[in-house]
Amino acid sequence: SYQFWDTQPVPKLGETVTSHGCIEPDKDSIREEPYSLPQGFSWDTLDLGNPAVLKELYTLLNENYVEDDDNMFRFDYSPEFLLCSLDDPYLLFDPPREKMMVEINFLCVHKKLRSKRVAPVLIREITRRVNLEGIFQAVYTAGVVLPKPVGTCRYWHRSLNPRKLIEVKFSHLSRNMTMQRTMKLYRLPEAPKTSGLRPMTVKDVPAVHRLLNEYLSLFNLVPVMSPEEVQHWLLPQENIIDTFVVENSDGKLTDFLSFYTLPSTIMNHPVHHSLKAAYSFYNVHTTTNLLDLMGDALILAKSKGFDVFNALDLMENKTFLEKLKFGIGDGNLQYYLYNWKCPSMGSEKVQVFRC
Ligand code: YNC
Ligand code: MG
Repeated sequence: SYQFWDTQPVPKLGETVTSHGCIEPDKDSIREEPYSLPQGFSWDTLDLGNPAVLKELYTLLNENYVEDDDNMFRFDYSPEFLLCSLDDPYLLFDPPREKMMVEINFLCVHKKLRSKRVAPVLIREITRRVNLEGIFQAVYTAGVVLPKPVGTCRYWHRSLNPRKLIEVKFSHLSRNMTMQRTMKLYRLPEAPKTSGLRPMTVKDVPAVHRLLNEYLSLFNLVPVMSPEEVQHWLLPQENIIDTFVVENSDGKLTDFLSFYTLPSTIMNHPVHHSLKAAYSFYNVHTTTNLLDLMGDALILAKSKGFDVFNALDLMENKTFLEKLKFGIGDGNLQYYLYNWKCPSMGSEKVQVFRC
């Protein structure tokens, strides 16, 4: 049983949901006092425009945020990435409905304060504050199983720098394989293949917006992005997000690919301290074959010095993962909605969020 989650407006784990809609109605009176923290702690609303405050948040996450099951790697979100990620609520589309939701991310309790039921206080408090803004739904993802995933996805990893990945034990040498043969297996061409592929610029925002929204309409649970949001989330920013568009000979954009930068700290290794990982973001194809587009994403990531390219098995990704030599990871990423029920769906119907 879930002492905290059983009190929340989410479906039970064993429940089969067949309808769409909120679980509890919007509240018309919302608690005014913040929830109580343990003795000696108080709430503080962060001014991330202050570099010292941003640095403090960065350090908390750098030292205490998500690790792999073997505690060898820990996410190392850069301060610039954090600043860009902590943005406004957005619309989420669960056909046939559009609903304003917030995305909850970066739930983190310092290692010294674990297992003291601080997380439920943080969740209740953020819920109260979001409710005060007139929003009663949220979307979030987590590695753990809670009541109740709307979709379950798996990470896949494509080695770009196999020697380093093996040295830091991110991956291991397969049986009957030498380092030499492994490096040959994962070798990539120097330059992308698709003609007309180039970095996205601000002038491409309207066309990328159109391509994205047309493509997203094929899936069940998707964000509805305005042109401003497309610019915020997809326009290239060094060491945060890369987006490349395909422009045909008539000057029309037909496809784009994107990936974000999220390194991990390598704990306890004498030589290597950081794993440079690219994460597949939105990839939209109308003319270029998705396999070719993603092959180019790997080539670009390799040329930018990434060690590994990660992708979830959502959307159409299953069609290229094995062909492009991705290996399956351990552990799932569960997708959740707060105070919204809808039937659970296969990973191919789930969209990637901005986590
Ligand atoms: C988790 N990841 O089950 P029960 S993902 C939600 N998301 O509750 P305590 C979680 N709930 O089982 P600790 C959770 N992990 O009794 C655990 N829980 O019902 C539940 N790790 O609390 C758990 N970041 O304080 C249990 O546990 C209760 O000290 C136990 O703290 C948990 O950002 C945590 O993985 C995760 O920092 C903070 O372990 C801590 O262990 C930690 O005794 C490393 O908590 C970093 C990490 C999680 C990344 C993420 C998405 C979070 C979504 C939160 C839910 C949002 C709901 C919507 C709110 C807005 C609504 C509106 C409108
Ligand atoms: Mg705790």
